[in-house]
Amino acid sequence: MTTRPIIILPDPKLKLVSDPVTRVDDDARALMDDMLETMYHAPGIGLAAIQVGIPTRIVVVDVTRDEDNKEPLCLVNPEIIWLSEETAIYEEGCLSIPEYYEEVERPAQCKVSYLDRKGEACEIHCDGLLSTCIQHEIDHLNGVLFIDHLSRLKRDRVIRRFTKAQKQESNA
Ligand code: GNR
Ligand code: NI
Repeated sequence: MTTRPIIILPDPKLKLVSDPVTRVDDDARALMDDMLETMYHAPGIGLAAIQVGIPTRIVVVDVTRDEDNKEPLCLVNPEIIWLSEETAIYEEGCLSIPEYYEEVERPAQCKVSYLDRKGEACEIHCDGLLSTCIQHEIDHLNGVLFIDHLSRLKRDRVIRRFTKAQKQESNA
């Protein structure tokens, strides 16, 4: 297991629509393990494969934030099969947009189908932070970032800030 570098805004890869996994094999499981290590190391509560540069529909999540009682979830080809009418607002962040946080309103509950690490079909009913986090991760698989849910003014401001920072980096 190793941590992998996380790609950052404005990396154009973040806009890619990721491809479905055709077989949950050892290679896919090795990627999930690396993603979990990368997520815990960051630290973060979720990570999509595209954030380590791989456009594949794999997500890892752990919203427990408890070092001693980890509850890692690996979701392959996750699909939202139900969203609640009720909404919830959370302050979101993204490891690909470091140190930027903003409130986002999303459906409060969701139901998601996915394949687990063994390739078995599963469903999960999500509420609270888990619901927000899984919706944020599935957005990544479709090339959508949480800033895409903000006003155009706020979004453009963040993109400009990160584009500038990257240019200064490359000139340093
Ligand atoms: O670590 C993360 N925290 C977070 C907080 C609120 C809503 C979503 C998230 S996910 C984020 C990690 C990340 O970028 N996942 O794609
Ligand atoms: Ni993110």
